[in-house]
Amino acid sequence: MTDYTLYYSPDSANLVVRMALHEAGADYDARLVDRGRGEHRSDRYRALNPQGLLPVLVDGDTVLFETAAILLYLVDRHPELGPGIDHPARGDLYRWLFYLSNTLHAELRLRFYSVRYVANASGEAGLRGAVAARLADHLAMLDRQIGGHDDGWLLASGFSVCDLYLAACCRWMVLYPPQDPVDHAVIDALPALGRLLERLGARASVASACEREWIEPPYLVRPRMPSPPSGSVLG
Ligand SMILES: N[C@@H](CCC(=O)N[C@@H](CS)C(=O)NCC(=O)O)C(=O)O
Repeated sequence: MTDYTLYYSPDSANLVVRMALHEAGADYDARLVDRGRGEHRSDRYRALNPQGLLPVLVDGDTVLFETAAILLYLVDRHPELGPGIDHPARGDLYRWLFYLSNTLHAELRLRFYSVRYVANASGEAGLRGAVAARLADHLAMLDRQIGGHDDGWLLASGFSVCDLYLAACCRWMVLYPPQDPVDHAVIDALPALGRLLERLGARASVASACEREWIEPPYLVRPRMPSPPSGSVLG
């Protein structure tokens, strides 16, 4: 009997949840949702997440969606993933996790799915450019934050799911959309963030999670696209 079931598509937001599960050494089943065939929009999948988005994590009768909600749920069950409810740094976890979800990840989605946010296709490149400039500001702010902590993680209290979420956002940012990703030079200019990504990329949990999604090294710095057996699983 496994602890959890993770619904995933290679290199989608589920990657963060998978990294956290591997970090915690949790037992889980992974169920592929073929985005290329639109399975995430099926009635069956929408019964789990009515938004039709990945990821979903199921724990017994509890069905969870939204990456940050899932991560918070996991922190509460696996103390190695971040400050628990009674820890003095719990507030820090809340603010950075919500920032990563509501701001950084949400703004990445404007670039990944730019066509959804403009009146006509001619506006897409402009939107992506404007968001890229904002992302550079976000990363510079994060670099200052990380650089202010002796142990080089985003939270002053130490390693947490926030580091995994940030690392995945950095990975996706420089890969997607494939025709117009953010220039990796933006990350190269930020030493504390770069070190965080290097260290996480060398972590066994990150490596094993990436490999389960057909992602080969390097995983986080100058990352490579996933190479699933069927290209159709990417949507
Ligand atoms: N706010 C959501 C965003 C998740 C998300 O963007 N999922 C993407 C994959 S990375 C997805 O399912 N995209 C399909 C779509 O937007 O149609 C979360 O954090 O779970």
